[in-house]
Amino acid sequence: MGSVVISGTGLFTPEESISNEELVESFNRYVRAYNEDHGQDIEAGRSEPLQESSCEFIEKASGIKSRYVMEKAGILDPDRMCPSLPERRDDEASLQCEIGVVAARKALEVANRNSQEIDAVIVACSNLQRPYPAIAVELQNALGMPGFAFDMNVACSSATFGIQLAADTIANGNASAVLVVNPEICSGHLNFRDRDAHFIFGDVCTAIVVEKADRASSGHQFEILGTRLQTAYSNNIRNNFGFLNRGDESGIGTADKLFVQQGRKVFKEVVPLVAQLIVGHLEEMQIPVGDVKRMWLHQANLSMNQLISRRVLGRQASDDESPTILDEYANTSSAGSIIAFHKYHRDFEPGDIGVICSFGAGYSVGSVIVKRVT
Ligand code: CO8
Repeated sequence: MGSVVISGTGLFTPEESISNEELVESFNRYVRAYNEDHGQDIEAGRSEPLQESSCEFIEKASGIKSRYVMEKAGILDPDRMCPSLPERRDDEASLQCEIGVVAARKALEVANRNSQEIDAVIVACSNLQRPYPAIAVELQNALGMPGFAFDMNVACSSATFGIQLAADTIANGNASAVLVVNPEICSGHLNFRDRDAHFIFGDVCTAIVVEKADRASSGHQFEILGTRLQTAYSNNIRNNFGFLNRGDESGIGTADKLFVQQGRKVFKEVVPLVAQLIVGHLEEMQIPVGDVKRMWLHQANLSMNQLISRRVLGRQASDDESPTILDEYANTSSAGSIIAFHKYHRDFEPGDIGVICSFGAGYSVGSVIVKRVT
């Protein structure tokens, strides 16, 4: 796959941000109101009181300090606890298309490409706001791009799976430049009333230009030396929202139609999966671990990333070797590792090697080994 490069990345960050303090204050107001409303049942032992959340727990357990969101007031309103995102007319841009356009334009600028020079668009993310027409086709139209476009979803691994697909499409001669876009509006499917998960996610959009090396003209080219993907079925991260829901009215609106996870099990099971995949991929490519300057890991949990990098390197990684963005952005699903790459690659010299790695629901894991060329 030596002839394919990542030639540009772009990032859209929402204007509004929520600190742990703001989130916990709103959550605890909801808890107190709930416990008051259900006081008699709780006293009589007929139901359990809800437990308050805490900033100390959130930061210690996850490393998250804040998150960007598309709409803040609705999330922080204890009577609502979900973003206010009014529906748009069919002749208006969808929200995912709108933020995709911003991230894509930035990536194209870095790649030194105009829209006409892109042959294919892949929108790869965890949650798509409608089944059809594909958001990718809408985005392709909004940017005036020729060729073809489609959506795909591999949860938090969508971006690395999308990069492999883009690289393969180019290597097979079916396109010469592919735009991969990750519009992650996680707040739309996060249960802000769930103490175990209400702090985990944030909203953002990333975009990546992948193209044939011999036509690339960007000053930020990273050759894709190889990609490796793996999936292993698990119910520990699940969302039962779907088009068949209306076939059973009793389930509509229940908590399993939003993000649900067994966080501790995910932590224990995914860490070895990821470490083995990265180590195996490097071995297969005959790249000594010592030659890896940086790992841009999926951003779900700080301790998880520290453990993964320790297992790969055989020692604790420095912040420089495994940069963190989840403190500011929280888990932005598939966009996390791409934000880390976007923010922390400019110090790479030609020849320097790094690994972009994502992991999440499915389970799914993706590794993309890159080398700076210009
Ligand atoms: N405040 C205070 N205490 C709390 C809170 C809270 N908010 N939440 C839980 N606790 C308590 C628990 O009740 C428990 O108490 P006790 O010991 O008395 O039972 C204690 O704290 C410990 O709870 P946990 O065992 O749950 O805590 P952990 O240390 O395991 O930390 C984490 C929880 C942070 C969730 C951690 O397990 C984790 O990060 N795991 C990895 C998860 C992960 O990587 N998930 C990937 C998900 S992303 C993905 O793939 C899908 C993307 C789809 C996008 C969807 C958009 C919405």
